Amino acid sequence: MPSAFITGITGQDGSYLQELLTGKGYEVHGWPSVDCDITQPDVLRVALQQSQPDEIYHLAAQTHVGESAQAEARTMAVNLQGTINLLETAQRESPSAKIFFASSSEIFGRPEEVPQTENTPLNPVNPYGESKARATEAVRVVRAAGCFAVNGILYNHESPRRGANFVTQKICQAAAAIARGEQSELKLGDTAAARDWSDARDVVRGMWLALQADVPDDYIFASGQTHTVQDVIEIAFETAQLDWREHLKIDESLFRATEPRQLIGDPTKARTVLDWQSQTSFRELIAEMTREATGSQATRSQ
Ligand code: G4F
Repeated sequence: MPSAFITGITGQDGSYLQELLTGKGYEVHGWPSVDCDITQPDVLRVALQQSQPDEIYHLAAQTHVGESAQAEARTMAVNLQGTINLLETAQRESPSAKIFFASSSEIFGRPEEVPQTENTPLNPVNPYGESKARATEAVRVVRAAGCFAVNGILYNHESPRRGANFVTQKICQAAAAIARGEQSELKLGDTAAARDWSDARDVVRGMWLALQADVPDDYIFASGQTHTVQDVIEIAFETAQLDWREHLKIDESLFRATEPRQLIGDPTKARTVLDWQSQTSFRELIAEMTREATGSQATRSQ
């Protein structure tokens, strides 16, 4: 039975990945979240010694871009130093394990080209992007030294399990709460901001595929299309049978000092090498998230 070790196993991606791997017959071990401190090499060493994984998926991170501006030291410690700890400890304790690192489109920040490929120069514009860019380079360095280490360059990916501090879930949960009469308005920052959104369940399938390839490499996992925050609002409120104009308030304090620009991924390499593609449409995804939010809020209030 193959075995896998997942950092961040209780997060959106970790939980879907655990289900995917268990369904494929893996024995899955993991760390619950970033609070189980990846910056402590000794704890990591013991965990890897005990699980002896064939595959390591490093997903744990400080994932909130907006918060990284106020928490730069912690973002760097967890996302960069934590990744370096993991790479070093894995090479020592599980030298034959294949490693997947969850990198981010934020490494491109204000990119030199649109869409971005695996060869687009890194140009982060916030501490989160900087931490992921430097960790991505660290993965490339250990790969050059012979380790099977992969960067999955993940564009935004959502699901009903998405945390409520990310914009899609914030909107879908608000639409559901307004429909139930529990909330009357939704405050948002920049509704013209655009992102390349995929389904998290498609993305975790890509993570697994990347570790089944013959050679380690970097892969972009993206839909190749962008939508705006305004598009999310309109689909969610339509699904909840509400008029968004009656509830939306723009809150200047929610605007970010530096927004990345035109983050659109070119998934050609993942499609041709791994036979991966984003399978869920943006509209279906947002509608599903809104319906799930309506259901879960109804369940909670019973
Ligand atoms: O949902 P968001 O917070 O996601 P963001 O910043 O793009 O980051 C996510 O995707 C990255 C790329 O894959 C990951 F690396 C990262 O870990 C995370 O998963 O914000 C999306 C957009 C932004 O432009 C933001 O300014 O929505 C805009 N926005 C407008 N109003 C808002 C709000 N974002 C949030 N979170 N809350 C708002 O009220």
